[in-house]
Amino acid sequence: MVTMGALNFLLTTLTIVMSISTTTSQSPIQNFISCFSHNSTEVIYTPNKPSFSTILNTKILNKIFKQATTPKPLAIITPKDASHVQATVKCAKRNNIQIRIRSGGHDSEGFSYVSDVPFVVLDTLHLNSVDVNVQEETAWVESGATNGKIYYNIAKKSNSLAFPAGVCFTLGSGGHYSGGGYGNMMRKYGLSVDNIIDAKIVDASGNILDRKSMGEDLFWAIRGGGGASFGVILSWKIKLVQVPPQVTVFNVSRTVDEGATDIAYKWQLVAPKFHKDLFIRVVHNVVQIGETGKKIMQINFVGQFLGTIERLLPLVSESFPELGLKKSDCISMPWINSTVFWYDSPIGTPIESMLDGPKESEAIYFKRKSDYVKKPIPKEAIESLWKLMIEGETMFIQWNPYGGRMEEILPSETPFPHRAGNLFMIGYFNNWIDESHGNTKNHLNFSKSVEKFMTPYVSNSPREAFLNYRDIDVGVNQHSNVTKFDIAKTYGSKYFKDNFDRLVSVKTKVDPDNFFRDEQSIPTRS
Ligand SMILES: Cc1cc2nc3c(=O)[nH]c(=O)nc-3n(C[C@H](O)[C@H](O)[C@H](O)COP(=O)(O)OP(=O)(O)OC[C@H]3O[C@@H](n4cnc5c(N)ncnc54)[C@H](O)[C@@H]3O)c2cc1C
Ligand SMILES: *[C@@H]1O[C@H](CO)[C@@H](O)[C@H](O)[C@H]1NC(C)=O
Ligand SMILES: *[C@@H]1O[C@H](CO)[C@@H](O)[C@H](O)[C@H]1NC(C)=O
Ligand SMILES: *[C@@H]1O[C@H](CO)[C@@H](O)[C@H](O)[C@H]1NC(C)=O
Ligand SMILES: *[C@@H]1O[C@H](CO)[C@@H](O)[C@H](O)[C@H]1NC(C)=O
Ligand SMILES: CC(=O)N[C@H]1CO[C@H](CO)[C@@H](O)[C@@H]1O
Repeated sequence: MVTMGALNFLLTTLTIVMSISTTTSQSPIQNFISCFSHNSTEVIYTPNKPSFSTILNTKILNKIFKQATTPKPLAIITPKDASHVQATVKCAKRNNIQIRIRSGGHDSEGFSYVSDVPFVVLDTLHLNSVDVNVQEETAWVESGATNGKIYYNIAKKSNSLAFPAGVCFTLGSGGHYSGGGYGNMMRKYGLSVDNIIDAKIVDASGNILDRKSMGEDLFWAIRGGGGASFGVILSWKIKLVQVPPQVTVFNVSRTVDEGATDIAYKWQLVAPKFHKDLFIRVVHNVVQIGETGKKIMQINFVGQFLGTIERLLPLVSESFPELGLKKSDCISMPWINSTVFWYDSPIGTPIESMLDGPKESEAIYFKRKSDYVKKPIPKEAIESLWKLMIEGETMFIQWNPYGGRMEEILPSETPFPHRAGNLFMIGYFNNWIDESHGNTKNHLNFSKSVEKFMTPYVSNSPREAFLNYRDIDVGVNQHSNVTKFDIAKTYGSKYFKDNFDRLVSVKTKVDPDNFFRDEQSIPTRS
């Protein structure tokens, strides 16, 4: 009697024989598919499958890269198991096909799902478990787990534990952590990468490594150097941090008539020196008022305090009385509810909402840029910036205060180099929802105008930039006869400063063939 196992074996052998015998006449992608199909056929989507577009598009947040003319992958692989990731790497490498790795899909330049050479997308969609160990105050989180899912699962187990990471619930830990990961607890606990204690990765040879087997160099590199240059992150082990049972939040808004210029100026002097428990972000918005639709600036001071209202008020009135923070502006709530507040959801929104996946309808066109500020920006410059923003209409800007834990960590401790000496980081968010205000070209040009305007007020030589706010312009080199390595040195020094050299050394050691690459990856030393 022929058992199912034997039958499967026969069929598999037959498939292997067939695929080997036809290898020469097949294209690289056909070879990739036959190679991969030995392991699994249910997790691979080719363009002829009806669900291909849905799987590709659901996580594309930036509509600039969602056009009919945008290059599409030859296949999408959605591994359910580490062996599927290993097979993807081995089969792609063997057949000279590039892979793009996608977790949350929030890359601002679309690097996780677009390439100009033949490629497949490896999407960590199903690798999304979160396993919290309350006794140890740690968790293993897979790379496809979102911020929302991670926060939710921590809070289900404990109301005194949390994790420092970004505000947006749909960011994936695969990209978000490997590029740094900052949020409103960074003055107290640093970045996500400062709180990672182990990781599992599939390297360019298809091996699964953990911290011990990858060694401290590679473990250093993936904590801020971008995962995509080094391998596929399967999971992270994170060290959870302590939060009080109630935290306090506020969101006060001031216009120029209400003294916003003086308050924003003063914020630069005091916000980086506040007690570590206090984080106040400045959000600069263009808003329309009244019947006339006149555009003015509205400046929001959005705060998080890891403590009670009673402790917060004297701290603010002592060092920052200009803000005029009142008791009635403040609300106390468990940390988990505060994450929903920071995500801009109305008070009272159930915390289950943080588990929602991305919605295709939420896709927008956007361009990101970042800057680091080391000396206060003069009042006149702040007002000129606001005038420029009112002309452009579509941009909002965030100032995120440094200091606290951020300046205690040495720049070389992780690849993320922007530590002591910075007063704050600027995020420039140029978002537009349709093309009616002009075309993409004009919006991109506007972002560049703002960048140019800011030059005298921000870091220079290099003009530092934040990897997670990926910007293709960061690699633009003024000279025409430059090599690929020169271009890499340009973006590398801005994203990583002195850490670039060590990243190149690690890369050369672990991926000498430069299999894991994109337009802004770490190059091998030639
Ligand atoms: C709405 C929005 C809000 C944001 N808020 C914050 C914030 O508060 N704080 C902050 O620090 N950043 C923030 N960011 C930036 C965000 O951290 C980066 O865009 C980050 O790269 C997103 O990671 P992802 O996995 O969601 O994106 P993806 O597009 O999937 O990946 C981004 C990069 O990481 C690589 N990558 C993804 N998964 C893996 C993996 N498993 N192994 C190896 N490489 C991988 C990709 O190939 C790509 O190069 C925000 C971005 C957006 C769009
Ligand atoms: C703060 O208030 C402004 C309106 O004044 C609103 O647009 C913004 O979403 C609020 N931010 C948060 C985090 O609640
Ligand atoms: C916090 O969220 C929980 C769950 O959604 C909800 O029951 C509770 O009322 C919220 N508390 C506050 C203070 O918002
Ligand atoms: C780009 O923007 C600047 C200032 O906003 C403007 O002066 C210039 O004409 C624009 N260039 C193009 C090509 O649109
Ligand atoms: C361009 O190449 C020439 C010849 O190799 C060299 O002399 C020159 O310095 C290069 N220019 C720059 C900007 O690198
Ligand atoms: C091509 C490839 O990577 N095949 C792998 C399929 O999975 C088994 C184990 O699950 C591996 O041993 C093979 O190497």
